[in-house]
Amino acid sequence: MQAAADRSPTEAETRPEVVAFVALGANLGDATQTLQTALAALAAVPGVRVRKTSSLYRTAPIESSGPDYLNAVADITTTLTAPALLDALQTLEQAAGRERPYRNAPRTLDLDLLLYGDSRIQSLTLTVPHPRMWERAFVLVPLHEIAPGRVSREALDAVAGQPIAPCQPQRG
Ligand code: A4P
Ligand code: MG
Repeated sequence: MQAAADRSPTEAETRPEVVAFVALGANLGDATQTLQTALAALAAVPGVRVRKTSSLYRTAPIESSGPDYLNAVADITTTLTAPALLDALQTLEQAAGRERPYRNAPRTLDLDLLLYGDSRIQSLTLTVPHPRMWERAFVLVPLHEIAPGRVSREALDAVAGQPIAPCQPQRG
């Protein structure tokens, strides 16, 4: 591989870093392992730096079915554009065997882009901020854990009826 000093920087390397938040969810297979693998894979994406990750939370399916979900949120910085970041997230979903038989089907891995700097994006393939994030405890509780300034007390109160519990770290 060429040393960084010997070549021109790629476009991703020259763009300014943007703070973004990514939601992770899984309710099929070994969800704990899948989320840990996904976080490591996200950190390995060129142009992405994972700064902080929330606890894993066990959550009841909302407008979905199947077993309980595990959910988490990651705070990243990235030099990727938002569409390029979405592409990278979808590649990681595919690597985890994601299938989409119907809307809100149980899934091995879902990676959603919640926030990308202060950007407001509305395209055919990408809406940021994520349009349903403010309705969901499985997003707001982990986001509040790692970025309390981003989620108000009122926003948390609005989803307080949705079952969610932090997972205990495994002992032994
Ligand atoms: N898309 C548009 N904007 C975005 C964005 N900000 N981030 C498009 C990610 N994708 C975005 O997504 C469908 C299309 O949305 C993508 O092709 C992309 O171009 P998908 O991942 O194929 O389908 P999905 O996951 O069913 O849709 P989405 O929008 O992620 O679903 P929701 O509304 O987030 O709900 N209950 C619990 N307890 N925990 C969960 O994690 N997740 C869902 C999914 C429902 N219930 C849940 C959970
Ligand atoms: Mg999704």
